[in-house]
Amino acid sequence: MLNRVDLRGRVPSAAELRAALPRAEVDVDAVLHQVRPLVQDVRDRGVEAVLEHTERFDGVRPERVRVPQVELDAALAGLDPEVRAALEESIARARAVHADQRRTDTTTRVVPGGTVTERWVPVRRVGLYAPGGLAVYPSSVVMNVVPAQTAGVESLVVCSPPQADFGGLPHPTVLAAAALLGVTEVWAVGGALAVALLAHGGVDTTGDELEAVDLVTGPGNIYLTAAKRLLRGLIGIDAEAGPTEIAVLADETADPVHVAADLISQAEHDPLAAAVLVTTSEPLADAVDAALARLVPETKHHERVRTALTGGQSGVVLVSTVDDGLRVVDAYAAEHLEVQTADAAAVAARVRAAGAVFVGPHSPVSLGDYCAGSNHVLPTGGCARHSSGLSVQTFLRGIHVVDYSEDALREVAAKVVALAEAEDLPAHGQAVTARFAR
Ligand code: HSO
Ligand code: ZN
Repeated sequence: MLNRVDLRGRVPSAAELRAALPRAEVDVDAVLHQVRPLVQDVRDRGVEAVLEHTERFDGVRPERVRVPQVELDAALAGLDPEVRAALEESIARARAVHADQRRTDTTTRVVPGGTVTERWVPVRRVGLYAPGGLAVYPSSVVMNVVPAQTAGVESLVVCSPPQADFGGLPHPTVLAAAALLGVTEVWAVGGALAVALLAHGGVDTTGDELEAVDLVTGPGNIYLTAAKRLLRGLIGIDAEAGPTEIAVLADETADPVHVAADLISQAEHDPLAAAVLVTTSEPLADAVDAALARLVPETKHHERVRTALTGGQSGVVLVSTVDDGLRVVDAYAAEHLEVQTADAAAVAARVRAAGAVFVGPHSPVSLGDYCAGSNHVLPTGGCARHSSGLSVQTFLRGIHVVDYSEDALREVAAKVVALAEAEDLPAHGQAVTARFAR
């Protein structure tokens, strides 16, 4: 079922590898011209524009965009107890992990009388997005809200698309997750419109105001990503998210049925999702293929799973050694990487690029999606080469606070002057020497 790329006996460069590996082509720039007028319309006409376009795209026109507190309470009251217990566990584990990411201010005494402090300050107000689309994502509410709250963000708003089936409210499980987390501000707005409203602010039909935010995080479709790209600068954004990806680095010790199940699990998100197996074992590749052939037809969303697995973005890469496999997965820089090899922890420790790494036979990606404690909002499309997933750090800014005494400044004055002269910026030097002129 999976396309094969045979790299055995070859040692391609990182650039060649990147070209050889399957990857979804997601051309955000190609939709900018569609998204730009939407964003401008929301900037100019606020909620009225949001409602009009929502009706046009989603066939639903909510009476109001802000979700009233009674609806949040009702969603929580109506939540299936088993789902509630699972969400509570997910939240507790995520809180435990994210609490350890808190930063403490550091003060460096550079010289006697001269200090630089790095002060960590939370972003004041953030907008967190939980997508709708082919599935509903209460788990993404958890993964956005927990790091923001842990960072100490004082004001946060969750947005999620209105659902025609639920009277123009976001999905009740999304609302219930927000309520469980203590979130009180939720707006029913989706995709690019959500990012535009968060960036520009607006006033609801009821007179409720959505105050513009400083930062927007959370995954969404290509239109949401395009809006983030257009508005970045006015607002901060997390890494742009594309379709989900799983790579599995496996040797002959891996269980082919488990590998197949894990590939299917992420293919279930989206026909554009990517599932890549990198293996030293051709028999394993054959066995995974056989398992897929048996399992895919049995899975509920088999159509989109099949489309994802047989698309150009998915495949098997055969390599000669685990070392070569590591070079392949580093070049690919998957959103999620499973290591299912002998001595998996040692192999995983050598991975240089992945959004998150899942070690050994008992750490499937779907554990991380819900209940590992790790965050599931992760860089896709190779962005793991330069970016991290959501964390407390996403919601903090480090401010350098410089505090020098007269003596400490005098001691370094000549060096400042020398560098200022070297840059032909003499006034920079004079700003220092002026303090010591009689
Ligand atoms: N695998 C997705 C997250 C998710 N899975 C949410 C299920 N629900 C992207 O990391
Ligand atoms: Zn998932």
